[in-house]
Amino acid sequence: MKQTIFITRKLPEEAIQPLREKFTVRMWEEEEIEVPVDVLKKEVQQADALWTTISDQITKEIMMSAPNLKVIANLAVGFNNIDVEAAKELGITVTNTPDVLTETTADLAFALLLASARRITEAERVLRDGKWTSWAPMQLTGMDVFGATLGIIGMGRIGEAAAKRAKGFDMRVLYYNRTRKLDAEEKYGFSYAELDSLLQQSDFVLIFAPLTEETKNMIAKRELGLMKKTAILLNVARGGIVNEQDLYEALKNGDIWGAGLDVFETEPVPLNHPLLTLPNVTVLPHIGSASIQTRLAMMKMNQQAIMDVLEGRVPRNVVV
Ligand code: 8YV
Repeated sequence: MKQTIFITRKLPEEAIQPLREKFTVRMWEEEEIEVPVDVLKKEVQQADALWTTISDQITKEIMMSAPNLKVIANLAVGFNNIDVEAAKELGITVTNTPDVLTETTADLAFALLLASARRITEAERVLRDGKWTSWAPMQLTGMDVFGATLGIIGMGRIGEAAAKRAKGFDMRVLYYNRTRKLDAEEKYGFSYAELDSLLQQSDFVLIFAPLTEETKNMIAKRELGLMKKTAILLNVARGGIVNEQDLYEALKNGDIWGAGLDVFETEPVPLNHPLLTLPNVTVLPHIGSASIQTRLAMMKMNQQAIMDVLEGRVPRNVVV
């Protein structure tokens, strides 16, 4: 009997064709609704492989309902949606999709930085809403990016790719990371700073850290209070790293100048979220890696990982 794969998102046919040739592929086809937990639980009962992504919570309970499950392939570099400890305990391989999304995510981080600094989305709304009635010298004025200080929290692959882009804007780059990156410091000329010092000095604070017990709520009231009143906070990593209630207060009270968010604590973000009522926040629906080329490359990686495990090979990007 063929082995079974359950995929939690509707994928382009080209991404699954090679899997269909060898395995039974079952897929959640609804594009507007996320797969409900009871459906997921039922599907995994028969599954040998599970193809997931960031907003699917793959708990121990889900894994326990999947007696044949050998691999969970996450279509993302982050894997905080998966209980990896439980996977390890149950002998299930977990894989992710690093590297192929590094440059694209750094591009998006810069797009969000520029959009937030220069009020791009707000400006477009002004024009489309018919509010561009005359040219006013201080209308829609933002913050200069060139020559500013950029503080990067989390200097991994994507942080480094963003730091390289910052050089083109003549920015001074500071970073905070669990470990020092001495080679990169020398190669690209950026400097290490402790978190508080980075927050105090930076005009733009860009978060790339993974969501872990350590980074959860890392940026809250105290940290926002250390930032310059003219500073902009940008998060393209995970919503839980920033305390959203505290961020809302800081933006509303003018403790910081603006924010750009590609990620939220709950995704998709509810439309009545207080942050969405503020004009000084640029928001995006978690599109860090969303270029056609990158998403297809991520899918190829997931496809290969599943094929490797089901055919008895060790896959390339093993998390546990
Ligand atoms: C996701 C991401 O891959 O890779 C990550 O960790 O957050 C994104 O690039 C994307 O949103 C699809 O899951």
